[in-house]
Amino acid sequence: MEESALQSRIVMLVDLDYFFAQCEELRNPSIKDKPVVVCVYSGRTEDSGAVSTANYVARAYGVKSGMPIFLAKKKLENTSAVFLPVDYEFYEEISGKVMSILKGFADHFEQVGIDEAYLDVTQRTGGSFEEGRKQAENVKSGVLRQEKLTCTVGVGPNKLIAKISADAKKPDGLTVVTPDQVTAFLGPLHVSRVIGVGAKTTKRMEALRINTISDLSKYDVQGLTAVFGKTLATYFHNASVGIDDEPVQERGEATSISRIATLKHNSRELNFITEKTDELCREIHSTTTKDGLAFKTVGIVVIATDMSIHTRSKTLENATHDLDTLREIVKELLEKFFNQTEVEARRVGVRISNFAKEQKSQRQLLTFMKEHED
Ligand code: TTP
Ligand code: MG
Repeated sequence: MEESALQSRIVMLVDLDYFFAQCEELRNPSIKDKPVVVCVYSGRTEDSGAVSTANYVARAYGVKSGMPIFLAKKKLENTSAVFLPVDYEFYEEISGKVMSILKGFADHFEQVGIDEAYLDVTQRTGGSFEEGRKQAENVKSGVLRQEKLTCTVGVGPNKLIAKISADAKKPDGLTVVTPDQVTAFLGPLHVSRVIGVGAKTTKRMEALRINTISDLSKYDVQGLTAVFGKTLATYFHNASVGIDDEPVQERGEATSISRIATLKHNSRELNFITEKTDELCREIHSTTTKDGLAFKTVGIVVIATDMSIHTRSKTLENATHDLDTLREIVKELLEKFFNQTEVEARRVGVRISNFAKEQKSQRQLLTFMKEHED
């Protein structure tokens, strides 16, 4: 079947359940029924550090990723809880095996992190969501049979819906959201469920009385633009109505390198700002030298005092790896930007990309947003 003849794409998000803890259960099945907490010990005192993840037995006691270890111990007092240090190498090895199984189920495959991957299954399902559900069941039983691991799968018409639907039911879940269910599915959910809306953005939205995704979809786009800038406002609006065109694509080697920093004080003064961006350029350049990379596109990001995000970029005719060229283009982009706008900068960033293939602009946006949220 030709892709153009299909009504909708079918995208799956596969997320392994309580991954690090499930790996630990795998090599020691006797702990399976106990609370299992995988920890990153900082080494300062015996219990200092944070919880990396916990199995669902431990989660029932309120243990969560990121929680201080002493607090998890308190919550699990008088239980037979098992606390273990992270063993990334072991998890990576298992992840590799699972990912190669998942690849076999996809027309296009994209791993996003150690325990998650997107699978575009449009072609092999002929665009049928019923068939999509069957494939998702096959993925789950295949991973369980071959690697003895459970996972949660979300199926939707794009990556955004696939991801949000996977979050709907965990662990060992399967949620399918067809195009005509998208509005009803998204509407009642809290805005923080939109990918890229972190704690800070959530607060700013709540201040606008945007609580649910339905509220977001009804909010005037111009009003959103005034607060978040045009690029983000457009992204948020599209997301709220379930639109997402980002393709599922294999991530090769790094497709872009970026650095972002907060200025000592808010400014529009070019010399002061380029002092900072020169530093960022040097850092980026040292990475490219290490990796032997030449780049064609140079971008800047300016986060304004009102937290709006602005980006500009320039693509060269020929790839370069020259530091002075990088610094000059950044300066030129900044100069032009500040001439065209009234913006006062709070944070500035530099990005290089286009090493081999064109980078999708939305991915850049989401990466910037992540850095922005941190
Ligand atoms: P997640 O998929 O977010 O979490 P999870 O697999 O543990 O649980 P879920 O069943 O909800 O999918 O993250 C994957 C792994 O990344 C997780 O097993 C441990 C690690 N991780 C951390 O080290 N710190 C964190 O704050 C989070 C969220 C994850
Ligand atoms: Mg997971």
